[in-house]
Amino acid sequence: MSFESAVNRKAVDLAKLSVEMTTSAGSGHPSTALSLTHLITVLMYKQMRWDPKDPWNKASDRLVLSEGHAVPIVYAALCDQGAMFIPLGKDRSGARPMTRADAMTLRAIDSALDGHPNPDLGVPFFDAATGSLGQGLSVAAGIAAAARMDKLDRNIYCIIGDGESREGQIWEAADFVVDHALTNVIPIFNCNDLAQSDYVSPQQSYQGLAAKLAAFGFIVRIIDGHKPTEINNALNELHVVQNGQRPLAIVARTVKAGARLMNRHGQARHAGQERQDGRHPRRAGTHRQGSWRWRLQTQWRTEGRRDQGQAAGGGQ
Ligand SMILES: Cc1ncc(C[n+]2csc(CCOP(=O)(O)OP(=O)(O)O)c2C)c(N)n1
Ligand SMILES: [Mg+2]
Repeated sequence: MSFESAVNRKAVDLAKLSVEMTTSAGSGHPSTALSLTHLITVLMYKQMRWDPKDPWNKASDRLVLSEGHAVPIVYAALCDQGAMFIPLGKDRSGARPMTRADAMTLRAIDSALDGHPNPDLGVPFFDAATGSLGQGLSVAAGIAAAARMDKLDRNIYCIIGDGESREGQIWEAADFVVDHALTNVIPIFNCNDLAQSDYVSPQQSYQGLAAKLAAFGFIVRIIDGHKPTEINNALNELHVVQNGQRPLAIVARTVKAGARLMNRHGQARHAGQERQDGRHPRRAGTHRQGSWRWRLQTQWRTEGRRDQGQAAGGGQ
């Protein structure tokens, strides 16, 4: 089986499991989880060096899920790989591989499977409790700086939402990463065009984020976050980047799946209440014609066609 088909197949399995989990919980953020299916699959099955049986290993790569609400897709991958899980009331000595039954307890009051990453409660795969948006890149930068002091060769991947990137702390952390040439931090922006209740502002568009990151001093790669080979190739550039001083940032264009079928709370729209224009939001005319948002969006769409797949800011 080709790499592309293997990732696609696994991504579908993980997507199904994460939707089953949020359905069983009756809450959660299924559409965000679905926008990360391929990115998480390539990261957790191909790129990251980690051991599901030993999440405490000091040498393993780390994932900081800054947009913590997307966690069901990571839980699905942990469950699929039988990663260590600590049931409620136990400590590290009671850790055991996570099962599908554990996954189905997502967000239950007596479950260690929190609605957001929580290393203290159940999931030692994570280093930090995230979910309060804006904090993850600072955490990633701290772990990366510590790894460098300890002479540990580990990469810290950090996934940030496009709406989340409105938070100023993201950009303070970006400054720090560039200032300290922390090429072992890899910020990945999940650009699904949507935040919780509306489209992201033009300032958080994928083009806007790519331009800002390039201006901050990152080497930026814009990719289709649902194309396994594109994701993998971009992450492979890390090896080249790590010989230099400028860190790599990835801007992944993704689809907040189910946007047509779910309301803003992630609940299914009733039959007949789907988006009436029948189009995906990315292609839909989302703003009133002639408005400033509409003008910016139209301009960026034209530019987007020109620069799609190209490096923003150029250079190595
Ligand atoms: C500091 C903070 N403010 C508000 C929220 C509530 N919240 C959870 S998800 C979300 C939307 C974030 O948008 P984005 O990063 O694009 O994630 P997506 O909607 O694509 O899942 C918000 C506002 C939060 N978790 N933390
Ligand atoms: Mg978003």
